[in-house]
Amino acid sequence: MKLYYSPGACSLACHITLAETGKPFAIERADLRSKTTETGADFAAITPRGAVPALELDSGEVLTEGVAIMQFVTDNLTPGALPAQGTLERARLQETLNFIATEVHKTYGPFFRGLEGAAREAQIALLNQRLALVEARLADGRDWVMGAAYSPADAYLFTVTNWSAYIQHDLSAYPHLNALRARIAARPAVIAAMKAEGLLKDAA
Ligand SMILES: N[C@@H](CCC(=O)N[C@@H](CS)C(=O)NCC(=O)O)C(=O)O
Repeated sequence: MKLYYSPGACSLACHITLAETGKPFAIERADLRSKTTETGADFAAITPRGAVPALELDSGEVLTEGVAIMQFVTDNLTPGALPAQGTLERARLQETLNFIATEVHKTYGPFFRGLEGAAREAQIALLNQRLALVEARLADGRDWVMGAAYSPADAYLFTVTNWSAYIQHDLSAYPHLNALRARIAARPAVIAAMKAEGLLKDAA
C-alpha cells in the first residue's frame, strides 16, 4: 500500500492510522499546487480530484477520502481492531469520523484560502461552536474520542486541530481537547508519522 500525502495535511490522519497497524507501507509526497509527486508522477492522473489522502493498493487501485481509507486500512491490516461492521458501535465511529470530516475539517478549510476581518471572525465562531461540541463530549473523562479505545477518530481529530496553530486560532478554551491532543501526540505511531512528514525533528 502506498499513501500519497502532503506534510501536515488531512492525509496525516491516514498516515498515523497506517503507522498504528505496525504493518509495512510506503508513502509518497504530493505537491498540491503543481499536482505532481516527489517522484515526478502526475498526481491528477493518480486521483482526478488532485487531493490527499489517496491510497494506492497493491492491485494499483486508488482509494480516496480519509474516512474510507482509515477504516479500510485498519480493517484489512489489523482485523478486529475496529468494532464489527453493522454494529451500533461501528456506526458511532462512522458518525464521529463523518462529524470530524464535515463539521470540523471542512470548517478549517476557508482559513487556508485567506480569510480576513468579519469573514474570519464568523468562521472562528463557527469553528469554536464545533469544537465546543467535542469538548463537551470529552468532559466525561474518557481517554479517547470514542471512549476507552483509541481509534482513527483520534488520529483525525488530532490532525485537523493541529491546524489551529497555523491559523492563529487559540485552543486554550478546550482543556479536555488539549489533554486528548497531548495523549495522541505521545503515541509512537503519531511521532513516527510526524517525523516521516518532517513535522517533528529527532531529539538532539
Ligand atoms: N473529502 C476529502 C478532502 C481531502 C482534502 O480536502 N484534502 C486537502 C488537504 S487537507 C487537499 O488535498 N487539498 C488540495 C486541493 O483540494 O487541491 C477527504 O476527506 O479525504
